[in-house]
Amino acid sequence: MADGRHLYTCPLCEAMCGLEIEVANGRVASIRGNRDDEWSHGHLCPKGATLGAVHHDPDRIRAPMIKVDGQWREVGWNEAFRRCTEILAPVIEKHGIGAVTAYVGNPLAHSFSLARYSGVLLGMSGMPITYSPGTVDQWPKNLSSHLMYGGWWTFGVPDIQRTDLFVVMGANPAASQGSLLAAPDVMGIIDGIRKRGKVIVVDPVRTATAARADEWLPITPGTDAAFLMAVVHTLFDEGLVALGHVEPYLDGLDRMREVAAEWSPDRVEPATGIPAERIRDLARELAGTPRAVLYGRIGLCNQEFGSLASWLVDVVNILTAHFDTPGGLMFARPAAWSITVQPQPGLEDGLAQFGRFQTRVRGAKEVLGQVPVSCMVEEIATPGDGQLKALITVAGNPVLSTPAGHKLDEVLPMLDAMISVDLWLNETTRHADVILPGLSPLEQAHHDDLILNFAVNSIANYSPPVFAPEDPDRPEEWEILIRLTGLCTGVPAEDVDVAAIDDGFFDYMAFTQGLDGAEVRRRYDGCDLTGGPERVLDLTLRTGPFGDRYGENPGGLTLEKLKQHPNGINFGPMVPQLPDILGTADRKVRLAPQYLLDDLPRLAARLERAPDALVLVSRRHLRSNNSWLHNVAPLMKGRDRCTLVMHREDAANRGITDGATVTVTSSAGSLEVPVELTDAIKPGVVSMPHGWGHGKAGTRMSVANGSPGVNTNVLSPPDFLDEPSGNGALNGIPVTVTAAGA
Ligand SMILES: Nc1nc2c(c(=O)[nH]1)N[C@H]1C(S)=C(S)[C@@H](COP(=O)(O)OP(=O)(O)OC[C@H]3O[C@@H](n4cnc5c(=O)[nH]c(N)nc54)[C@H](O)[C@@H]3O)O[C@H]1N2
Ligand SMILES: Nc1nc2c(c(=O)[nH]1)N[C@H]1C(S)=C(S)[C@@H](COP(=O)(O)OP(=O)(O)OC[C@H]3O[C@@H](n4cnc5c(=O)[nH]c(N)nc54)[C@H](O)[C@@H]3O)O[C@H]1N2
Ligand code: SF4
Ligand SMILES: [Mo]
Repeated sequence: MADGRHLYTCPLCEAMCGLEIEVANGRVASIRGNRDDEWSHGHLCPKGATLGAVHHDPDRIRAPMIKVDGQWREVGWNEAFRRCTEILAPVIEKHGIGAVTAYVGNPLAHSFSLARYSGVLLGMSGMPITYSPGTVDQWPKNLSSHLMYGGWWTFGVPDIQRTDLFVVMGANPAASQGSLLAAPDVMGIIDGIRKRGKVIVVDPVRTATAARADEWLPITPGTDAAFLMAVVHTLFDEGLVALGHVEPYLDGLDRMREVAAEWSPDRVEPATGIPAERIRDLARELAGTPRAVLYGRIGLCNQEFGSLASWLVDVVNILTAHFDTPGGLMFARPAAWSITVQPQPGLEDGLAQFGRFQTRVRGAKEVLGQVPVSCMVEEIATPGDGQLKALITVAGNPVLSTPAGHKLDEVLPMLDAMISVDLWLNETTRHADVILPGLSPLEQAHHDDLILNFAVNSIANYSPPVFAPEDPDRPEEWEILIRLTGLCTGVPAEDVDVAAIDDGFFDYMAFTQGLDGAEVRRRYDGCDLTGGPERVLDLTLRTGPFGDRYGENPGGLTLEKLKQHPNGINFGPMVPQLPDILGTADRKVRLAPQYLLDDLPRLAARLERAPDALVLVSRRHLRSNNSWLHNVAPLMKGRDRCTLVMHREDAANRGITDGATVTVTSSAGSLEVPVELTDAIKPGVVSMPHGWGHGKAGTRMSVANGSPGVNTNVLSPPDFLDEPSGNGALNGIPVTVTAAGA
């Protein structure tokens, strides 16, 4: 019986708050922050407190569903898997696996099970091209990290607990709670920095983070790379460059100096909107503060010059000796390693070997194995050899989250087969032929995954499930994913030997650590960990930096030991890791990768471009999580959040009044939305949140559909990209805004 007190780590965002969940009469009675949690010490936000509502949501899918003649029917698991075989096998037989793709979404990043076993699906199914929100999120950072450090997930993390000057660009942790920056109570930490030092926010919007900072620098969207080049210019120009212990590991310093010479602050002032003297001062402040760090996030990635901006954030930290040192940009040391740290075959040395394949219709080049997610639409819609005929979605809602998602909505019915592993019947999954639901978050054990690579402390915490599954025979998501993997390789889903594939995966994971998987597996004979994600978690903990290495390091970490620490274990702050962290062949940091330098002429052309009258950027809200928490009634209270935020002057110039409905038009499309006027945004910039546009026929989202909002990605042009990475530029989109009906 679940009644009583449970400790559980919130799986919703990077803050990874430890929760204390009280269950009475089989229902969640209350959720509080767990003050004894070794990481979060009691912090929580309104979302974590509503996990009970997520679990008890009557709309949540609890049994598999198949669609026959347009009608949904709940079926048993065997029948559901048989149906998957019936629809997918003929596609593969007729068109080959090249006609099949998958889209795997954001919740993967938080789940040790979903992340790793989606890796099995993507890695072993043979699907040549798969999609994810990676290319509308952090792909520029993957690219710059691969090129600089030889590790596509080797991301620098700002050590905010120990810094005295924090410069935030294109992030709003007051809403997001930190991104590629996992920290407990990030705004509390920011308040602490202000007490001992200074916080500066560079953002076109005076966000809640900017309002709480010492200074707000309103920048023109998409010009951060030019701004940062000017900071680098000043560092060289004024002799402020200091390298510290990085010097022996640095390659490309002279090249960087040469390149930056052309980027004076005066040159970039008109385009960026930041006074040249302020740029020079920022360089001086960064260089003159022993513990300082510059941090850039999604506003710097999801933009026209995302790769250059992501790269230059690291360059500035390196040139001011705020790199791999306490208080600066450091590298995390997760207790359990994530599958993403495995290098891609052929890409180990950090060279720019991209374009190994191109998309069929648009000819978009592959970068680090991904192509722009917006290509999916044309690959489904365009007839011919290689046309996509089947799609598997795992925890994703691309109809709302990807550029021109409304077009995807139109073309998904063209597929011969669509299978969704998801918990809701939403804008995307309504097009599926089969929906295979996983367990609710509270029915699953939890340990984070990818996010631990961005955590300011090395932490480990294991949460056992709060509730037993309602149906004890339900397969968990990892098993569903293995069956779909087998199906892609020609075995009927219902007949797949789950244990054999799971063992094979385990052996591969062990092999990457220099271990013989079969031998290691024998150690688990006769204990509980006979397979599945917990056995893999045990492996990744034991072979991680604090692990017992199966006895080599007695007293080291194991899953069993972790389970004895319900408040988690905190192994402390980040530590310097150069040169061990580097995956480049020569063990050097490449400061000035040629592939990125090649993009500078495009940036230079941007400086000459006539300014846009109005551009659109994205924003987040604390009480939502991308597209999928809008069905949680307690989070939907209060005023409408799906609005266009606009500066009063811009509105007055267009005869627009507060609260009016306006028409917003870009080269991609047009929508109507209520406007919210403010002074807290740079004139010439408007903002909208993403993840809205509910209320579609055939969805089962009773709360969300009551306040549907509109899908901002109708306005995102699929070909507006950061060219080096193929990442979508969802910020800085030229738009016009008029009073609706005008
Ligand atoms: N509550 C909540 N938390 C979330 C999410 C959520 O939806 N809701 N989503 C999660 C996910 S998937 C992610 S990736 C993270 C993202 O986390 P953050 O990166 O913190 O994302 P945002 O809050 O959208 O903040 C991005 C900021 O970039 C600014 N910006 C836009 N364009 C530019 C530009 O050209 N230059 C500069 N300098 N700034 C610009 C925007 O005005 C905005 O303030 O949040 C995660 N956490
Ligand atoms: N304009 C604009 N667009 C954006 C962004 C932006 O800033 N601006 N941000 C982009 C970013 S950073 C991201 S990460 C993407 C997000 O893009 P997606 O990942 O496509 O979208 P989510 O809304 O996170 O969808 C999560 C899906 O997972 C399901 N789900 C939730 N929990 C579970 C679970 O435990 N198991 C399974 N199987 N399913 C589950 C939900 O029902 C939902 O269908 O959006 C991107 N789109
Ligand atoms: S900040 Fe909120 S959503 Fe994020 S982990 Fe904590 S409680 Fe969950
Ligand atoms: Mo994201």
